[in-house]
Amino acid sequence: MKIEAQHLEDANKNLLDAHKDNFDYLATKLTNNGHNVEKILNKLAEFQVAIPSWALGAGGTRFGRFSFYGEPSTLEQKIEDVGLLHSLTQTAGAVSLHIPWDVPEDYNAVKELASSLDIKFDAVNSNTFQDQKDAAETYKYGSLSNTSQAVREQAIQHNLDVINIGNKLGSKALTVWLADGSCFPGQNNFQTAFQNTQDSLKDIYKGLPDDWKMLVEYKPYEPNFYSTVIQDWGASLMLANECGEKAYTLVDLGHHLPNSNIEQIVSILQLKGKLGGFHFNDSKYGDDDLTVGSIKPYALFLIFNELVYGMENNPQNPDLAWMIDASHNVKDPLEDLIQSLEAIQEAYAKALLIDQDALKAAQLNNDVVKCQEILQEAYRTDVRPLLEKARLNRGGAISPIKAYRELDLRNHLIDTRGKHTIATGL
Ligand code: PSV
Ligand code: MN
Repeated sequence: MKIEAQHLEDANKNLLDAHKDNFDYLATKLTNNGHNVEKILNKLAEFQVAIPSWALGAGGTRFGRFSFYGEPSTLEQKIEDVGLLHSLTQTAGAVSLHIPWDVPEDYNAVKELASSLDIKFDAVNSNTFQDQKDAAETYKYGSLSNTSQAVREQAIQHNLDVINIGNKLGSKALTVWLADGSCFPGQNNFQTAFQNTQDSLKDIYKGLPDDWKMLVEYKPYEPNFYSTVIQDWGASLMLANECGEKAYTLVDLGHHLPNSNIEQIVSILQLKGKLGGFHFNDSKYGDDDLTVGSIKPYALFLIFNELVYGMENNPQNPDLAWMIDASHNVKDPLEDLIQSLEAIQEAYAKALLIDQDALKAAQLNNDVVKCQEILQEAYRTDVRPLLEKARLNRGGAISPIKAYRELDLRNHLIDTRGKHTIATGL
């Protein structure tokens, strides 16, 4: 199903007056404080976040999985779902595919569908954390790090195949996340596992087209519980540096041990020109994959403060690949993704309000109180009217969640796809 302009006009009608009042009030206040509201609106409109193909169905845990009905069961249907999100929010203009869950059957048809919905193909993800049907080798004891050359070769070839698939669709990046590690002390030789991984990544890197990036994702634990080969940003950065200038570190917010200072990690990677991509989600305990901003919105804001600073001051760092990486166990995935997109835009908008010159001056004066006041002045501003305006300017919904519900989209999806469809993914 496609959302028509008339649908959105109808959904926006009752909200328009209140939106105008709220926007005018905020815009006047911000302008009086020296902000360029037009510029902020343009930045918000430009900030597009990729939707992971595997987040459009119900996520499960090892204890069970509860369907939402009407889930997309083909790649085309997944792209249609991203199209719905993009029509409503105007900020979800890309999809990130995971191979082999999303191998296209008809490349031209898939490309045409995506382009008709204004959707681009973001980074493609390889999967060497699951064994594939009829595969010669098993990844039970690792993939790129495995002690067996045959296993490593199979995993390298898979990554090259993923690049090839992404290339045909117009993707420009490969994201490698390895589950490799060990569950028990003594199971692995750390140095051998790291060296094998490095050599394997270098082989993959050789197959990377000139205008591509390789994004190396890290994660401290799970599915391995004693050690993970690429456990943190240091390991990822070392590997990226070994591979070459097209290789970067990818930060997934859920891939840190509790209380890690993620904003500092992000900041230093940008200084070194090595931050390549971002997976947004939120967590309380570990890699919980919860809705962005649902648990630690202030931490998200502080991360965006560093990202905005980096985007302004670190030309050595390339444009980032922004993506949500979440799982939806109890909410409708599309509603959850709308909430995440909104939280990302909100944190970004607030970070854009930080008076960077005043902050620099206060830092130079060691005026600690002033520094905190400057950050919190921005954080406490209710920026939602700016988000609404940015969406409205591009033909989106003032309230995407409300429009999604009023248009009864989940029931439309159930009517066309049936109840018991299951999306590929985790
Ligand atoms: C691993 O937890 C991860 O964050 C990686 O990005 C994977 O590609 C994705 O989730 C799906 O498993
Ligand atoms: Mn991730």
